Amino acid sequence: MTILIKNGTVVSPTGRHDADVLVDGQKIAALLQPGSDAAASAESGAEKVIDAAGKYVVPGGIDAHTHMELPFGGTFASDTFEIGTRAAAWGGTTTIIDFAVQRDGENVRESLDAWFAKAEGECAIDYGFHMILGGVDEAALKEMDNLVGEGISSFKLFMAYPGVFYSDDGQILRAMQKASDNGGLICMHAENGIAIDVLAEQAAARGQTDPVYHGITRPPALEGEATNRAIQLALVAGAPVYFVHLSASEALAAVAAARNDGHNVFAETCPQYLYLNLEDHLGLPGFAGAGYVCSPPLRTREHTHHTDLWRGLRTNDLAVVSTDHCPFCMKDQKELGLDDFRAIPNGIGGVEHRMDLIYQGVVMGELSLERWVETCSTTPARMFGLYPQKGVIAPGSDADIVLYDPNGSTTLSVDTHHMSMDYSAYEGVEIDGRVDTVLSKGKVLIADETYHGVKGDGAYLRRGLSSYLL
Ligand code: DUC
Ligand code: ZN
Ligand code: ZN
Repeated sequence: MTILIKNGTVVSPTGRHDADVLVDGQKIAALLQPGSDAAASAESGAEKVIDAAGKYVVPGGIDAHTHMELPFGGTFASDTFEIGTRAAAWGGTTTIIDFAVQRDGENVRESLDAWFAKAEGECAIDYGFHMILGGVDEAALKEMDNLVGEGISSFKLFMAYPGVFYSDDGQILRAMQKASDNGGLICMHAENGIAIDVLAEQAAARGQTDPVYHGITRPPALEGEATNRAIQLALVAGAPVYFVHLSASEALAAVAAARNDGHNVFAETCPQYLYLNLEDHLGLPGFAGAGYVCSPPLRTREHTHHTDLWRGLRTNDLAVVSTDHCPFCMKDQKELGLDDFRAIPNGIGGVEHRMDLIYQGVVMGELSLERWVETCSTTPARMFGLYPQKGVIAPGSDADIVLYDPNGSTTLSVDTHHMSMDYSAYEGVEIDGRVDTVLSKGKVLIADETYHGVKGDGAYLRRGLSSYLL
């Protein structure tokens, strides 16, 4: 099918300009000067014409950090690949990179195959995988080489969650050495889990079991410490490192210092750390704060008021915005920790809201329109080996295109979202802007407030190496 998207403003990291976008099949065929003979001829030949007047035409969002169906704390993240990727599409995200999980003692290959099986034929949008290595041993290290060759070119390690996903410094160093050899990228969950477990146990022994203690026992200093330690290990290994879900100013300072020294250190943050905080959300009375339990935790109001994270997004010390989408329902899931915050499954769902929430940074004057596109689409594509197939509106790229209406509005709510959650972490938030139309590989998935896709529209993405390797 050929589609002409006309009269819109095409936005890329380097600027914005008026252009008509011609889509042929799954690909972008051309960008045409509006009103030109070429545009007129494309319009008369197109099978479908979409009028994008007054709208931004941006590359589909890429959420490089999701956890569909993640097993955690005796339950599973509540979004299946089918539901979670459909919700993503509603929110203008046309690619996710999900985390396949290997636990200590499990075979990496079998764990990965299980993830392929969960996603195959289910997804609304294209998807790739990172591999969580919960047990870095000789076999896992060897398997890393194969995985990089097969398009799984990034690996998540945890400095948190002792006994579950945790890697010690020796395991981290070995995995980084391997990545340095094979071109893989280590994605680090940087929190000092050993120290956190001590603090959490002490709090529980004092009877401090409410959700807010999840945050109090994971202080920012322990994210800063772990971030700095991981940077030193990466320098020793000669490997790049990418920090996932960075939340603390201390961690950002460590990343910024390393980058200023010229090191290949990268980081992402997530909307929850920009908009939600420990007192007003995690500290809600009763058990309501459980809906805001995630790790790293929401930081204090004072911490978030420094707006360091917005600055980091501007300076590129934070290169990417992902969601760490890891939804759990309050009922029967978050409730597992009614008597003890340590048993609350960690995670917040937000795959549907990232493009809207970060666009508010543009509205508030924190980010440029171009930087919104860069942090939410182009850089994730480049960081994780998907560029230029994804992340850009250019001839030859996949026709993953979002029409964003700056004059529209959206109210976030459990009543209207499409994620499998019985609450919204952003209940009642008014978005100045609206996802109007979403194309994935040339197919209109969202238009006229209706979903037009079918399960299985999305395909597995075999990724290349990061564009940011030195
Ligand atoms: N953090 C979360 O909040 N959930 C899943 C895993 C993680 O690191
Ligand atoms: Zn994590
Ligand atoms: Zn995560």
